[in-house]
Amino acid sequence: MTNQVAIVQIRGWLQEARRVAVLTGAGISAESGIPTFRGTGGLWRNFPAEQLATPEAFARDPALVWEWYDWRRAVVAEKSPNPGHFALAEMERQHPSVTLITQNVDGLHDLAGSASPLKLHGDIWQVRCTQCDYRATNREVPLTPIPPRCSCGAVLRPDIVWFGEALPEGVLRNAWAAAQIADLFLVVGTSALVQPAASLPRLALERHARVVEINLEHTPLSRHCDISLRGASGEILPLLLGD
Ligand code: BV8
Ligand code: ZN
Repeated sequence: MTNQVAIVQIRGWLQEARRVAVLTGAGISAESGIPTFRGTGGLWRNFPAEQLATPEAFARDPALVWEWYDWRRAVVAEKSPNPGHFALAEMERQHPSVTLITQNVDGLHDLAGSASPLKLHGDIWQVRCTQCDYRATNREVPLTPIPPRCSCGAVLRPDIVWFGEALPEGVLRNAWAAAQIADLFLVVGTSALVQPAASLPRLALERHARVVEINLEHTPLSRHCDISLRGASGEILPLLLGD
């Protein structure tokens, strides 16, 4: 099936669908210039993300982990949403029921106008205290000092879900519920490796929803999808919108 035929098919499914769920990963932000996790630009000082984005790494060396986030915050602060983010925000406006679920922490869906993305892995602009219940938005770039401290004296951490940590309960419950009732599930720019996010499209498949993947590459999900489109999300997503 050529991409053109597939796009016409997906537009038809979008018009028919009563409830749409969308899961995005780092790939949707790649065209905004934000390196993906497992792509070539995904490393930082030769550290793989899995080695830094853990509570153990933070306990061992909070300054090093904060230097990584400070670098990523500085990168994200200069980037803008791309046509893929804007197309999903427009899809939310055009279609009566779209639930946007994202693994990304860069906040670009919010900037593109998406109403209330379900942020499975948190938000790079949120910090929280490791001791008390202080939690706040912090957009300081660069951060000083590193590591930042709470007024209670304890070290602050990024309000982000690290490997080995549970996802925010309410967000995950809402994402699960959206996957269960969707009759069309779009999976955009994710390697479909990280759990439990990667289980959401599987759940939709089990419920016989139509599942469409948009990715530059083949993923473990590709062969299970009704359509797996090879291409850039910034080019494809705008083509799915109604006139
Ligand atoms: C948990 C925050 C339990 C950090 C992130 C063994 C088997 C199965 C599971 C596990 C296992 N060992 C450990 C686990 C669990 C683990 C996991 O899944 N590990 C994986 C690596 C195997 N999961 C966890 O630890 C989760 N927690 O399980 O807790 C628990 C339960 C109860 C109580 C206590 C504990 C927590 C996972 C969350 C980790 N945090 N992010 C930060 O961002 O700083 S995950 C991180 O990976 C990012 O959020 C990222 O979004 C996410 C997924 O990556 P992708 O978004 O898919 O990005 P990637 O680079 O991989 O892929 C990009 C894709 O885009 C590619 O396919 C590429 O082709 C495509 N692309 C590129 N450009 C474009 C494009 N597509 C379209 N257009 C383009 N232009
Ligand atoms: Zn505190």
